[in-house]
Amino acid sequence: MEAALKIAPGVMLWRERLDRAAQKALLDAVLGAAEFYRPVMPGSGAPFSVEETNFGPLGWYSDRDGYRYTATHPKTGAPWPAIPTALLALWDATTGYGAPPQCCLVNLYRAGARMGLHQDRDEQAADAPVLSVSLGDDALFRIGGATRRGPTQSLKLSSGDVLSFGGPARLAFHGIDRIVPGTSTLVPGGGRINLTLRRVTK
Ligand code: MD6
Ligand code: FE
Repeated sequence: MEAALKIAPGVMLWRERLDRAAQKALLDAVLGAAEFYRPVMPGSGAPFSVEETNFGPLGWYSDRDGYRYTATHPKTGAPWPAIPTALLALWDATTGYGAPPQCCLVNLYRAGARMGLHQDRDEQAADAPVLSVSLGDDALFRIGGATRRGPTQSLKLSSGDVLSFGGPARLAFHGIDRIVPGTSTLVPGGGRINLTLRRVTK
């Protein structure tokens, strides 16, 4: 395993933290447990270009009424499946935070999908970092500061990479400009899956 790279204050990157076998095991957990749906934007109802699902006691969800955390799947009404133990272990090993994550948001990017610049700010536990795992095709991740304007830097995220965002970067704007199709064979049908782990309540 390579040492963590310090990208900016509060932003750490572990390249290829997960080997191919660990990536495949997580992919199987996602594809076996999770029914994806396409969220829509608050207000406008415009569909996201990513599809999403969740693991954990609280799932992040967006519809016309706003962003929020819910205990159940919006389509099936079933509780979200438990967060895979490999991800709980990764959270402990990389964040050192004293409580487990409550949400694992799963984002699926097929060719052409992206995610606009945003802040992760729907959580009360602002002292906890956010931990993100990339699987499948490369993505161009953009990260800036705590205001929407201002300088940003671009970072390539590849399969197995793990990124943590905390402290002074916890409210940094960030997004996915695009994925680079055909750069990985991991995801059947092609594309990228991102797993974002968060502590929600204090
Ligand atoms: C993605 N990631 O990588 C989207 N948020 O597809 C995020 O929105 C994100 O990677 C907070 C912290 C790390 C992240
Ligand atoms: Fe985010």
